[in-house]
Amino acid sequence: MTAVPAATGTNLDHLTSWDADWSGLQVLVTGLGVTGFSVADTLAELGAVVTVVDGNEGPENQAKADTLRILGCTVRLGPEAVAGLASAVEAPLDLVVTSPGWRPDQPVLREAADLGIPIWGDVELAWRVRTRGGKKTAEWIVLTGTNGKTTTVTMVESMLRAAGLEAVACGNVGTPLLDALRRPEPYDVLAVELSSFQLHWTHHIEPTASAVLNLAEDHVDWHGSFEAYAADKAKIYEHTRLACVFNEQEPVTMRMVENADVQEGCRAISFTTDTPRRSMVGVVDDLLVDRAYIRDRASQALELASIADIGTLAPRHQVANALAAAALVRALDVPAEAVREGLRHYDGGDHRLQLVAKADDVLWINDSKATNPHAAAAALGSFTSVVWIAGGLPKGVDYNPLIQAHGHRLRAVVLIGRDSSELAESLARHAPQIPVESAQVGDTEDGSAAMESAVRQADALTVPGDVVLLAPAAASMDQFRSYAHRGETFIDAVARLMETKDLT
Ligand code: UMA
Repeated sequence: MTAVPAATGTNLDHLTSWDADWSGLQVLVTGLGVTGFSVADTLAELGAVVTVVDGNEGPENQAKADTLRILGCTVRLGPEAVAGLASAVEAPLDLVVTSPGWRPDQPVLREAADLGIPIWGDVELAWRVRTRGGKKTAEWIVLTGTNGKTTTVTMVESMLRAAGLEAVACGNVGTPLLDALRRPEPYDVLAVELSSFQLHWTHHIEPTASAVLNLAEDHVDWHGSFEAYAADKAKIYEHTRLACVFNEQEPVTMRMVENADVQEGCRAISFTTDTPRRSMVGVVDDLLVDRAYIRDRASQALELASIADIGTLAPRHQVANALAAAALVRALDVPAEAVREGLRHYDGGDHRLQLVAKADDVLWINDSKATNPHAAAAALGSFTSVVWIAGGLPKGVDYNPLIQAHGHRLRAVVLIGRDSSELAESLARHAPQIPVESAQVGDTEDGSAAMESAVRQADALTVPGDVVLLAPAAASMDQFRSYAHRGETFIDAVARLMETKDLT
């Protein structure tokens, strides 16, 4: 294969339903992770001519490739397959559908874009196939944000279910949107978590309600700049039907709503952890209240739930997530009782402010999900005296604002990660009085050895009343398989430490 395939120039405007004629469409699917598999499987069923490429030729991908070949797809694996468009595919292309993790400057995608070949993500494809043979079509509640997405989308799911609706949290939270959409018995509502990557490759959706929870620096390396990252997040509000939900305490999210082209009659609703004004949900005393969706909102507020319904650890950012979820589901007339029930039954999951152990009046907290400074700020802000285990892959972000804002909470820091020098520099600049140690294993790739050492060093630095907090403010992949693996490694190391304490 040498000649670079051309764009066919086929008009794709008519492809707006499962029942449209997708047959013979020449599509390249980039990526064979959970997204790519769901995309290829869908397109094969629609009758498209599908080629899938992935740079990883490991056993898991080989097994998936075998399945897709049975469905009629062509699959190419390995570095050569993704080196450029000419090595990925031979025929002229109508369309590329990419997985979210693929950067726009990846050679296959860059060449496709240069040739004018349309590039969609799985969300765009899902929107286009959402109607099928007269079946009911699910409402889409969509949300994004730098942090709290997974918590909030899970709360949305829980509230919708408490209201008796068939609903599922899907998208970036883990279940690919197309898998949720293709369930034989359609859902009433899809609660869709969208990452900035997915939004980048989404061109037109019309959600029932949408939200940007917050915005801070993240994924700058993927998007090229903070401005590009923010612009992709803002796309979520476009064409919203009923409610654009924004964060009253982050004006940037309000400006995104103001600049969005929404549908006639769509309302702007905000959430605040302070007292709400009209068209807001917020907090009065220890209650979550609605002044947005009730008829007499000029003078009244409706009690939705109490802060205690959120859980025993309900720091401010968690209250904000609950309010955002409530604001989204109330757009679908979900009653107050279901908001409360949804919060009570919501399962917070692991690796977010997860209490791991308590000994000698010291709490050990796992917040491995804090993969960026903004998330780490939320975790640090929940405590007053912290021995902080942090560091990892930094993703090109600036640590200075985090240390400036929260340096006073730190008793000491233990650094993990192969190269946490940027974080160390910020600490030296803005919190020079704080002892900073590195996990005593050097720049090893062995995460468990580094974590074992970090936990023991942290233990030696604590005094009664402290919290040892794993909230790394960085991605995990330099030493661990994922943030979950990092969190589990921490939990294991703390458990071993606790055993030694029992012996003394
Ligand atoms: N690949 C290449 N070349 C590349 C990049 C990737 O060949 O340049 C291949 C990999 O070998 C792999 C596949 O592409 O086989 C992976 O594709 P992917 O990274 O898009 O991952 P998926 O498995 O499809 O999972 C994606 C999301 N991953 C990312 O956005 C990185 C999942 O979010 C999401 O749950 C899933 O789709 C379903 O929607 C994860 C995530 O880390 C949890 N998200 C980021 C975050 O939350 O911060 C955005």
